Amino acid sequence: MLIQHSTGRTMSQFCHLQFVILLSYFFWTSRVALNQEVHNNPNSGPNEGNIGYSYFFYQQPQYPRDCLEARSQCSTSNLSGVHLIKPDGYPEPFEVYCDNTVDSGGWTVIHRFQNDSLLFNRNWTEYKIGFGFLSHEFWIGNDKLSFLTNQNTYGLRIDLLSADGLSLYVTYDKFRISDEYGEYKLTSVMGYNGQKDNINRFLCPPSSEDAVYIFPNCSRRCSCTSGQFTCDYSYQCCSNAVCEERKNGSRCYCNEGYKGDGVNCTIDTPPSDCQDIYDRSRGSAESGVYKIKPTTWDREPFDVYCNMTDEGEGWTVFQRRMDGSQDFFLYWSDYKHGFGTPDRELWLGNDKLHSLTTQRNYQLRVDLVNRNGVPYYAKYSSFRVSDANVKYRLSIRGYSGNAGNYMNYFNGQAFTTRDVDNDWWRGGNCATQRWSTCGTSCGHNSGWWFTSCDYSLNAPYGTNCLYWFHLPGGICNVTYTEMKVRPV
Ligand SMILES: [Ca+2]
Repeated sequence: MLIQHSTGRTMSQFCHLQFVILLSYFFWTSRVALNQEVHNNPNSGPNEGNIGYSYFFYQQPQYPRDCLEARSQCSTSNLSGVHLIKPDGYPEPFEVYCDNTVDSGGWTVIHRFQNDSLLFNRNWTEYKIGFGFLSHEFWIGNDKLSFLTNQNTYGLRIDLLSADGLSLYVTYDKFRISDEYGEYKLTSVMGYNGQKDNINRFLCPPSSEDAVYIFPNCSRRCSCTSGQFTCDYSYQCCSNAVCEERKNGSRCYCNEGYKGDGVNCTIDTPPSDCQDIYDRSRGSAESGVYKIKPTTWDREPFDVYCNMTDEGEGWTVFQRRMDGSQDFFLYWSDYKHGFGTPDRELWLGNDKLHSLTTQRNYQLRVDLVNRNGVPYYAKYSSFRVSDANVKYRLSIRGYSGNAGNYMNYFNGQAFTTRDVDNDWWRGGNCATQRWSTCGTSCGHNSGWWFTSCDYSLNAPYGTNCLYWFHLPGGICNVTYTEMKVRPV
């Protein structure tokens, strides 16, 4: 109870202002004010910069009857805080918290709840005399409220602040409760009918446009549009979602493995290739490293580099040579699983390449830059790599481009590495052979679909062996290669 006089208030009453620091939890304040005058008062506006300070000033010795009168009596009356008031007929003055920050000010705060752990489950007497602290949570007391609201016509305003920061309020034109003999009956609350759509009467502050508030139990989804607060009562979590409070507040969240807004959840399948990524992004995805999971891939999604710029978008890169930083003279297992770095030099891996190219019909594009810095390309309208049982046999056809049709040499051929010889050459393993090319000796030293030891795009970087047989203007020592696939 905060109704006693302070010693030292003698000749002049002072108005002690004390600002409340709001907690970030659910916040509820009810205020009453002389309605007509409140709406006619042009002096309004928040005083947020004053939070945390106290102010002292003089007021007339006669007690104001409510916060609106206190506001007119105090010289710095536009500041919110604790004032002494004495409604007509009430035996002694008592302290109330006056809010001068909203709706022209002059509001007498009768209740505040901010999840501050004050117990509100109390008995009749406690509600009669009031409880709590004006600076935090409180109930003003039914006796005071009865005297207060029976001296004139009062309006009621209820402010709500959601856990996710959305502030809302509702106002009623008339608010009055009877005295104790009338059991503090709510005798006049215009506009309140107890129906669930009563919440639609909430008005939105200007800053809350497009804000969305979902009730903590996910029973409704409300939003502010054009200053009107509307709620969707059909909001409900689907069977693959849960209602939870997380960082961004309460709402329906899809279960693990599902995607969506919680009302509709679909199985969250990772993109099957870079074209899928591009399509899902509606054309906004840029070149870079992404995770994909081909539909025929039964293991974890893996990283690939997506080239969204060469001749359209959606290319999944499975081979690149650019600086010789990656060793390509590796073993069957290495080529099976892949090696390198997606956005640098790499071999994606024969298992992945098989899975990728068998989920749909794929085309191949090979981009090359010769030793003179001239770019060329070769395209194949059909490209597929079989599985390990048939040694990653290559199927390729449908050449177009300006680099020359070199890949047709390898059509139908199995894969060979330094430790697994599947090539046609009976004299040994092409992967480990050395030949004389462009006037100097070079080693194939790579895994490839070798037939009888034709040259490979996986040959050691910076050597004559890294070449494309038909390349115009110098076939040796190719300085850049990129092999990539895209659905037809
Ligand atoms: Ca052989």
